[in-house]
Amino acid sequence: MRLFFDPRQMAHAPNQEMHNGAFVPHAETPARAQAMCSGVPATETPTDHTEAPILRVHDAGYIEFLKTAHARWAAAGRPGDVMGYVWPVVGRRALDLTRIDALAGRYSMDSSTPLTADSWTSAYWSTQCALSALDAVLSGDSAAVGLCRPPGHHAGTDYLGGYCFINHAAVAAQAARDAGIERVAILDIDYHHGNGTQDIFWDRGDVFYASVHADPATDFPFYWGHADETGEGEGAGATLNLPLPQGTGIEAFRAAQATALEAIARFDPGLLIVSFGADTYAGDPIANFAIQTPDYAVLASDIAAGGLPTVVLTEGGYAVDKLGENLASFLRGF
Ligand code: Q9C
Ligand code: ZN
Repeated sequence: MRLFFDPRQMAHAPNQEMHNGAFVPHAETPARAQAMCSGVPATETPTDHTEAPILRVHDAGYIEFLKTAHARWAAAGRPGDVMGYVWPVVGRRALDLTRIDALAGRYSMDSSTPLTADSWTSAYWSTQCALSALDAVLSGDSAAVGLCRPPGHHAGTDYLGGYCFINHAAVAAQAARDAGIERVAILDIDYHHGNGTQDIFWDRGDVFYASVHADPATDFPFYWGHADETGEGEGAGATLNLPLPQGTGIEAFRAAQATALEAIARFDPGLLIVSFGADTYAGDPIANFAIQTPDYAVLASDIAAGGLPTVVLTEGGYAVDKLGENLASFLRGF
């Protein structure tokens, strides 16, 4: 199985984030990338696919913001990393925004995602890993892996959040569509609901989104991921949310994933993209499921049994000392 990673993904190293009402050290560290690489065989440097596939999913104004926000923030005399502190309430107008402080709110959904001078570069190469893994599968490999860090599934068309800037799974899914794959399925098994991915494909019938995650009634991102969110318009029925209670272990998680896999099989996609988060691990410091290291091999072999060409992309996972082992277990199961 080919794996892709670029050292430029390490440059993004935010200082602190807002977590449960207090500033704490940022959980999504460059050490996570090191841990993932240590758990897997040799990686390859991704090919540069340019910004074009990113702009097929993300708003051009938002991408311009990602590239320039830190310089504008610093020029305005703001300290540290860019972080929004005034947000447009849903339905309010956000017109003619010029101050970087306003833009920081306009283009974000939370305050857990500080943007540094290097965030764009790291997110860009993270996306290139996803696109290179897609290339491998499009040219005949049964599966390939993008070691995506920073992660992607919380980022929407025009907003960052949840440690994510570019939605790598969405960019890869759109690129697969553009390469002629008629139907693409995304299976999201990160602890958190992938609100960005859901939003991006909400009204589309050509990309199926299925997610197993912690109930938004108790967990981030709170405003997405309930079982009754199933898509709209042409996308009606092409979103499947399977929220689970805190404390969930392998038995209930595996059963929910089986439900997702059955729905994906009925959708009959030409490609499967897996958003794999190891933050379902029992020892994760910011999450509350009870998956054990060997369980990841079981989950992966259940996925592989479907026989779909598969692109695996990494999302969360914050027990850094166990992240390599958990990823290795998952890939072994494949
Ligand atoms: N306790 C990913 O796993 N902070 N992102 C939550 C509330 C944001 C996680 C704070 C967690 C984002 C990709
Ligand atoms: Zn997560």
